[in-house]
Amino acid sequence: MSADADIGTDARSSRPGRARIVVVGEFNSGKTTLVNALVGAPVLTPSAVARTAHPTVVGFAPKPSLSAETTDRRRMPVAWDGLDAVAPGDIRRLHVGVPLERLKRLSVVDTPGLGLADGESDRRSLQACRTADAVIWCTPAMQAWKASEEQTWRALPERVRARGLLAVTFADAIASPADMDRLMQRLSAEAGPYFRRVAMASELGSLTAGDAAVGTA
Ligand SMILES: Nc1nc2c(ncn2[C@@H]2O[C@H](COP(=O)(O)OP(=O)(O)OP(=O)(O)O)[C@@H](O)[C@H]2O)c(=O)[nH]1
Ligand SMILES: [Mg+2]
Repeated sequence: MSADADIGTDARSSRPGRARIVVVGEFNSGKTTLVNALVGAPVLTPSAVARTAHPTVVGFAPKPSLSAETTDRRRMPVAWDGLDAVAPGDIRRLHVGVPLERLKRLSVVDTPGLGLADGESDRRSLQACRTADAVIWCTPAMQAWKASEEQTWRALPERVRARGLLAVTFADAIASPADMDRLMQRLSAEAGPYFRRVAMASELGSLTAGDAAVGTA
């Protein structure tokens, strides 16, 4: 992936009054878990085995709903157990609608892991970042901010990185408060220059639409 990757134009203004947060990172870094925290409900299924396959937009709907947006931008309703009916390569995004008050002001996007060989998957995730007010990169505490993460993040377009927040996931893997302090100091020094803010995922999980929209997060 290069800084020239096609993510289209900035379309944030197309959702007046609603903020969008996109969660990115490498595989198994706790992205789906953080999306659920941001949504405030266990809407998606985190898994160490089953990977998130498509960018998945979680937003408000009066009734629970699921639809697939195809590469030619059509939306088709899908049954909860009927995703297999759509060819995976034809899916640009999934849209999950949930009747939660918080989602009237905030939509949250889960993405497949970035930075592996699948350029098409990375491109679709980047397209989701294009309409984001905040882009959260998840880094697992056990091996936080590896060289591969820095490389992938720094290859993203500047206008995506300008809205970047670094979330430390798997906080329960940190043995002691002293280890936590050391980790945060290292991350501030090594990753801080590339993000608006470095914080534990538990802090970012309670971001409000206002935080994301005005860029004070
Ligand atoms: N102990 C612990 N487990 C976690 C934490 N966050 C996520 N997990 C577990 O780690 C596994 C992967 O979490 P996900 O949230 O699915 O990670 P992901 O980045 O969405 O994974 P992919 O979609 O495969 O890239 C799941 O089994 C989660 O339950 C955490 O903070 N602590
Ligand atoms: Mg996932």
